[in-house]
Amino acid sequence: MKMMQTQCPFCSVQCKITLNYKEAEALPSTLLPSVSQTDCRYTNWQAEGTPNAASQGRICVKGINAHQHAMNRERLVFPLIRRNGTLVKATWTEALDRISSHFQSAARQYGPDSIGVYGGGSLTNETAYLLGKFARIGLKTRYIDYNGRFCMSAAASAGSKVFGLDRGMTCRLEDIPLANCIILAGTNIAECQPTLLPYFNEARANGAQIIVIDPRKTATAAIADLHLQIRPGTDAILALALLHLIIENGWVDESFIHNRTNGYDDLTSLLNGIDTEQVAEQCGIPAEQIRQAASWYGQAQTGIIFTARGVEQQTDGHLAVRYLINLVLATGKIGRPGCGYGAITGQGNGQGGREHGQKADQLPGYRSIENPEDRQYIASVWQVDPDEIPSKGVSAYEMMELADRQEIRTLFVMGSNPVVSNPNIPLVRSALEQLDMLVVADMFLSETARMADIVLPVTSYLENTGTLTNLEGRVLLREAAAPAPGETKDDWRILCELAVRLDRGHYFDYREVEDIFDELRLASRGGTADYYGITYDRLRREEGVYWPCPTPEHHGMPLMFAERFAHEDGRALFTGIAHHAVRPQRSPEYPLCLTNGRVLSHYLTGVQTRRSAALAARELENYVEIHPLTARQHHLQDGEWTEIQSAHGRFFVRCRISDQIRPDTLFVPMHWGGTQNVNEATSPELDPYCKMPGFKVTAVSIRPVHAGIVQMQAQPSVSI
Ligand SMILES: Nc1nc2c(c(=O)[nH]1)N[C@H]1C(S)=C(S)[C@@H](COP(=O)(O)OP(=O)(O)OC[C@H]3O[C@@H](n4cnc5c(=O)[nH]c(N)nc54)[C@H](O)[C@@H]3O)O[C@H]1N2
Ligand SMILES: Nc1nc2c(c(=O)[nH]1)N[C@H]1C(S)=C(S)[C@@H](COP(=O)(O)OP(=O)(O)OC[C@H]3O[C@@H](n4cnc5c(=O)[nH]c(N)nc54)[C@H](O)[C@@H]3O)O[C@H]1N2
Ligand code: SF4
Ligand SMILES: [Mo]
Repeated sequence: MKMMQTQCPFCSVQCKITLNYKEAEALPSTLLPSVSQTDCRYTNWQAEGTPNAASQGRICVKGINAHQHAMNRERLVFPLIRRNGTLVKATWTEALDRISSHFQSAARQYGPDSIGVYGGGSLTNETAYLLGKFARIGLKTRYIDYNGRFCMSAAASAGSKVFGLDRGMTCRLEDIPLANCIILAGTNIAECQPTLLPYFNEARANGAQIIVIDPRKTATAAIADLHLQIRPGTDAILALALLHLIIENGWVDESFIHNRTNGYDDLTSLLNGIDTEQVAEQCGIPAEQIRQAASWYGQAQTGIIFTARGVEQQTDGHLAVRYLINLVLATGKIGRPGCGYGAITGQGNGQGGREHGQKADQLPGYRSIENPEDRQYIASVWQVDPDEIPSKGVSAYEMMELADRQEIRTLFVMGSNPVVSNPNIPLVRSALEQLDMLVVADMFLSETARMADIVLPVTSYLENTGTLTNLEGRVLLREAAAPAPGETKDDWRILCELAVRLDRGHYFDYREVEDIFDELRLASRGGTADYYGITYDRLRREEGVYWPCPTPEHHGMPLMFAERFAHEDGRALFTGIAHHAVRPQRSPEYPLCLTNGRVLSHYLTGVQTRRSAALAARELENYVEIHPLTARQHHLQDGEWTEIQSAHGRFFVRCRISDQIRPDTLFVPMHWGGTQNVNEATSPELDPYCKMPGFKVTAVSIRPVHAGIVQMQAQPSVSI
């Protein structure tokens, strides 16, 4: 094997990658005394970008080094079962028998709803679809949700309400250079989707005005013509002030509002009492900057607004996004070249993963589990009685609350590391500890897998086949490029083998992964996310296909809403719902605002990127970014250990002094677990509309500590 064609396992751009095998030059063993032959395996492979429409052949540092984790010798290659407190090697037969007999006895004793299923946005469309079906038909539980709840739920629910359909980007990437004004709200593209940055540079070269809204001077803010360095959690009121100015100055598109929207009149009461000076004060920025932003976006002929987690991971994230989309609708900047709204999707399959049924209230094709017609249709595809499909469950963090109350007593996790990525980890840890059984399917012994009773080893992106839908809504086929190591199995095969043991095998009878995709096509047919016209053959021939694609002859829909929106009357809906303030607020005890996010070289909870030597070396441990004035006020030196405490918990990180952040704000990356985990302190408050946690705002205090106090948490023992 001299070459592999694959696709990056990390972010939503889904860059295509070629891995070339190069004979390694013999390394003098004295140079690398601690590196074994197996460790060196990945050094023989070099990644380069394969030309593709999204990244145009570019890959970033994570993509260049992604194979290092897949080839790492820490990969789990056989199942593990906990015996006498220790995880030890087991056979598949024993592991799957144990899980299925536990599922059966748990369902008998406590009812099927005592079992929870927790999925992820890195799973392929086929696995995400099958996980939803497995929960509802295999286990008959209503409790399934996934990590995308923490990622896409605010924007996805906003898009559905306003446009009648949620596809992250309503336009194409090629529209970016055609935009005269671009607003980047709470999105750090330069570090999180780096291969997209050239589209924005091209827009700039074409004369576009770029406005960045972020409490930090990020690498993305560096390309901005105007940077609104706002106080975290104030995007919604900023959006209201911008709309107020746009309407006041007559920069609205009357005919678009008249012909294509509903609800414009409701804005009057929403904007009543909005005052630019007051909003400027609340956002902690000069009023002049708000006027400048309104005038640029309001008067531009074309423009795009992008949001990501900075705006969305708030307890008012759903409304904040809808208020920003109000600007798009009021100025008629959607449905034509150079215009649109884009929620920058996060995970590799963050888009597809939210369409096909691993959400608590959802059936495939974006159908609703509460709608009788949708239930009827999916029941016909699954060949079950509609009454057999359970009702809706609860969101990801709420499942943890149920586990903490022992209402959920068994949890099956596939493709997530919830004990690091949920808010309010003290509760989550206690919830997972109380479970009768925790099963984790992963490539590595993640922090969550370490707590499990049974761990199932899965294939990685290099070794399994499936489709993923990127941030543009383009469905892509990623084919297996390498043999599965050890006894690892594809996620979907695990689900099928468990279903057989649960006597539900006839509903899960697939020879190949393509059979699952063909069923998904049918299940999504006629739904908003319609994949019916997409086949593996087409995906091999074409460079991905945009959904909706209702027939095999259909070309897919790159630019959405040119003529009509997806609501029944074809119109988009303005949002006139009154704003509720973001909580928690700062107090004398917790005077600073803690926010969090990402750095270039790590991915999410770091399970994968820490196992890639080149990436791990770039950031070895976590840190807090703090302004020099704040550091002085709290007697902190650069590089010193600090304790950050909220009403919920505390964690320990080193201090990194930087004048790139607001003095009232701290920023901590989310990529580390244990005592360095920012989520030890984040607030469990949820957005009432979409159940997104308010990750991005927590009131905290900070103080110096001596390194001796910082001890690693005791981990359950593991021997393999
Ligand atoms: N390198 C890297 N890339 C990734 C990932 C990764 O882990 N690492 N993860 C992927 C995933 S799953 C996701 S969801 C995306 C996330 O992509 P982004 O949402 O772009 O990433 P974040 O760093 O979480 O947040 C973006 C910015 O929001 C700012 N911010 C914080 N609070 C506020 C606020 O109140 N208002 C505003 N306007 N801004 C605020 C932060 O300072 C940060 O710069 O990235 C994807 N790409
Ligand atoms: N404070 C704070 N918390 C956050 C965020 C934040 O900005 N701030 N962001 C939130 C966001 S946007 C997200 S997306 C979540 C992510 O949260 P998590 O889902 O916990 O993050 P990952 O690190 O991607 O965990 C995925 C796990 O699945 C494994 N895995 C990867 N691919 C596969 C696969 O194909 N099959 C199986 N079975 N396993 C696989 C990986 O090895 C890893 O252990 O975190 C959320 N938490
Ligand atoms: S992390 Fe994202 S931008 Fe970087 S190579 Fe992977 S898919 Fe492309
Ligand atoms: Mo995400």
